[in-house]
Amino acid sequence: MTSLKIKKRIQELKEGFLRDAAEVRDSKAADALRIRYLGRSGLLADLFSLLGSLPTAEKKDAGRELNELKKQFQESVDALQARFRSAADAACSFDYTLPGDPMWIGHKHPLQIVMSEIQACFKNMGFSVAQGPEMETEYYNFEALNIPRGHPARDMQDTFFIDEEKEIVLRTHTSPVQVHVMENQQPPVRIIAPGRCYRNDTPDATHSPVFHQVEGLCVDEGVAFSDLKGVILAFARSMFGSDMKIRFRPSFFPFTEPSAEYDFSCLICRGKGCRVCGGSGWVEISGAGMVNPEVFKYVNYDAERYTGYAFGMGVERIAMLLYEVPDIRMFFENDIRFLKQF
Ligand code: FA5
Repeated sequence: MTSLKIKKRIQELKEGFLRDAAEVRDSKAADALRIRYLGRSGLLADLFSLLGSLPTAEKKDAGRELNELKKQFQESVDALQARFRSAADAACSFDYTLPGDPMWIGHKHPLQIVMSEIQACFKNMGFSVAQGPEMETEYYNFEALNIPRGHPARDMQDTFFIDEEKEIVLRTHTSPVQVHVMENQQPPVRIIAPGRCYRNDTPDATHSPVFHQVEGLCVDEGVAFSDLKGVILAFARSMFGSDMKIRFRPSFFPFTEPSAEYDFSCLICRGKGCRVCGGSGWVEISGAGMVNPEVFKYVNYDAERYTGYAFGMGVERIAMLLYEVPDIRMFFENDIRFLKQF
């Protein structure tokens, strides 16, 4: 072996080490690098073993150079191992006794909570729950409820049309569920129908274009207006406590005769005046009345034998009173600070 050849081998070893060191990504790879170059049978040891074949004068220089290289390799490997050790130490230094970040668990929307409470209340009084579609034909939304085409009562509920030709609308109230139920069941009937309704109403503190109603229908022999009043009073007191007052006012709906609207006393201002009750001390909750015999004709019920009452109450209005919410729009804005309170 000539000194020239050993110099070339030393240069190649240096370049090889730099290349391999650049690929090291973890402490396991740093260890492998050390073994490959500095190990007892490593590449440096190979070169050291060649020293003996050099002429004595050149042996000293080559030996010094190899020792220098060994020192450099060792420093590089030490630096790499130190780097990976400190990263591992940092990962291990996490304090597991620290309290965790709070995780917010989702829960029911306030309107869902109120709907569930309303349903529980009426179930306790012997009502079962019926459902109907949110898209209705005009027949179910109006006609079978004794609101013929051109009747001014159609304008009382500003309607969203899905398809005017096919006469499909978004239901403006839950009353069409009455018709579906009566078409499929003979009396006695005692149901509530909770659900979403849609009207082209201008939003304000008490009106929303999307809102919820709970329809109620009771048909049997001998059902009277006093039964309606008794059920509504029992409901109001069970939801709000024995202080709650209710009042019935005469009204008009083509599908009930006689018709009424009933209000609950305003628990937000207790009569002093607020935006929800408009200063009157009363909040309009629902339309109601005795089922018009004309409606019975559409579903083939014997109007001589059966009578019934019906009501359709606004769920948002009840939720506003219950939780003292001053504006209906707060239920639909999805502000997490508001929703987290329930
Ligand atoms: C009706 O919808 C009738 N179907 C109720 C009915 C059923 C009468 C059965 C007789 C027999 P009205 O349009 O008044 O009636 O609405 C009933 C209730 O829904 C109102 O008292 C109010 O509480 C609520 N409501 C109506 N429109 C809106 C709206 N845009 N936003 C929020 N709540 C509303």
